[in-house]
Amino acid sequence: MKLIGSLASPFARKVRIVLAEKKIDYEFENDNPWKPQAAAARVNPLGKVPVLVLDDGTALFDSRVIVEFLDNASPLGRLLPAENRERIEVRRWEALADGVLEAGVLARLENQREAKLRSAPWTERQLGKVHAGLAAMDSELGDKPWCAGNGYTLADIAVGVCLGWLDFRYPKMDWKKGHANLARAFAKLSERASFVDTVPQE
Ligand code: GSF
Repeated sequence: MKLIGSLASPFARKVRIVLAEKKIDYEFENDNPWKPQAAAARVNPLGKVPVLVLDDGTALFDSRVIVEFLDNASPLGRLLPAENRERIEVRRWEALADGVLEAGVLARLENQREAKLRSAPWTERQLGKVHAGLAAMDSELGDKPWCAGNGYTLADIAVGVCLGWLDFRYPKMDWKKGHANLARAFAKLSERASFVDTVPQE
């Protein structure tokens, strides 16, 4: 199978970490979805990365669908619990972490527009979601070692990817300040090989 992604995309990083944790071999196509000839646009009508192209040509998107497919594709290192409430708890964490990312991406795109076209209220609204999401994640994590249940799951991956991307794109935000629980969890996650090997890059 082939993953179309970029080295900067946090959603593609979530998938790359899941592939590494599940020890699944794949080909990686580094793509810039914003370029006119983007590979993603040929297989995903939404023109976004990540896309996972299966050996029979089926193109899977988005990252949430891909990670569910991958977790079920191999029994090794289960990242989603089988039991409904437990699985939904993990997916809710993922929705929260991905939501922080989506808001952060929107604010960043707004700031890349010509100065006269930028909307300060829009940027503030999106950054408000980032801050509210960080506060919720920090408080829900509390002093627990893992986001959901008794071990490492997709919830931890999604949260770690979100925090790593904020460091990458918003270094001045210094999210660790005021979020000691997240800072502690992030330090531990950042030591895992799957995280080290996929640090976001331009
Ligand atoms: C989000 C993917 C996305 O925004 C997912 O896979 O979970 N809900 C989707 N991808 C961005 C790159 S990035 O910010 O990770 C993308 O491909 N944007 C190109 C575009 O045309 O919006």
